[in-house]
Amino acid sequence: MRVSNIISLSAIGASSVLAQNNATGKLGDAAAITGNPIGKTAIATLPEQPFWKGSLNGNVQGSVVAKSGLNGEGVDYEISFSNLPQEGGPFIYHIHVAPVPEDGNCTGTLAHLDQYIRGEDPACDSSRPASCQQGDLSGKYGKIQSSEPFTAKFHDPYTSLKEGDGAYFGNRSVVFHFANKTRITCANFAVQGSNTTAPYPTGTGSPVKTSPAPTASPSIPVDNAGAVLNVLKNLAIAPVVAGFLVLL
Ligand SMILES: *[C@@H]1O[C@H](CO)[C@@H](O)[C@H](O)[C@H]1NC(C)=O
Ligand SMILES: *[C@@H]1O[C@H](CO)[C@@H](O)[C@H](O)[C@H]1NC(C)=O
Ligand SMILES: *[C@@H]1O[C@H](CO)[C@@H](O)[C@H](O)[C@H]1NC(C)=O
Ligand SMILES: *[C@@H]1O[C@H](CO)[C@@H](O)[C@H](O)[C@H]1NC(C)=O
Ligand SMILES: *[C@@H]1O[C@H](CO)[C@@H](O)[C@H](O)[C@H]1NC(C)=O
Ligand SMILES: [Cu+2]
Repeated sequence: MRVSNIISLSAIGASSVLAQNNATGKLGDAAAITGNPIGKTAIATLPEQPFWKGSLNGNVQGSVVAKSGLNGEGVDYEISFSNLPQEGGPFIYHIHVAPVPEDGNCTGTLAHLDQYIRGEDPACDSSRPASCQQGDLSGKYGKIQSSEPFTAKFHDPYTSLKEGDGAYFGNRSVVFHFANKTRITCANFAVQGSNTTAPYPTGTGSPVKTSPAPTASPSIPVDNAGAVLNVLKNLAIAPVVAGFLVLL
């Protein structure tokens, strides 16, 4: 009796697991991206004015910073949002396929980056991120709860900073929504980093040989400070990425 109850309960458990969302794109699961230009960065910064015309105490503020992952594999994201709306959360955000038009109309960003033609429904199963729309960042890595400020760091294998890839998003946008999908605000990515070829530390063996530092030269553009900072930041998050890889 008891045993059969347990058996039928676990049968229910198993069948409900099987019945769960195993959606994938019409073209299959998203492929992991390699060959992203080392040091390349794209940043989307939310504008001063919201697109949504309802009652807000000023626009949501913040940015999505995206950098080529370690060894050019995938992309490391740093998300920060503040001045969140008082209601209507948890908020969601995505990479949309088209850029924001000149007039700032977030409807013009069209749908999510979804190269594998999955569609929005059923909702993304965050335990199977390759099966989700590539642009569904909050589906894969977490919605925005209403505590301020919201920050997140994650590694996404399925989006690209390599021009020519279908998954490339340096020419696309981010849209920030209410839970009911209404678009509050949106911003284009701007590509900041170039194809910096700073060597990554190998971790073992002899230290990476670097060419001698150039002697101070007045012709070095101020921009280089940014590039150096980016390299330092990349190095600083390397252990986090390694941690992710171990978990995967
Ligand atoms: C998920 O996969 C199982 C086993 O392959 C299948 O029986 C089920 O119909 C699928 N569910 C959906 C929603 O596609
Ligand atoms: C979506 O949610 C916001 C915030 O709660 C609300 O003001 C708006 O009317 C909702 N829009 C729709 C279409 O339900
Ligand atoms: C934004 O664009 C959509 C479709 O292109 C249009 O229907 C809508 O009226 C526009 N909204 C505003 C505020 O301009
Ligand atoms: C963005 O770039 C990708 C890859 O280079 C390209 O396939 C896509 O059509 C571009 N999208 C837009 C909106 O320009
Ligand atoms: C980066 O490298 C790619 C491919 O080698 C090239 O097409 C692109 O123009 C380069 N971008 C910059 C900003 O140098
Ligand atoms: Cu969206």
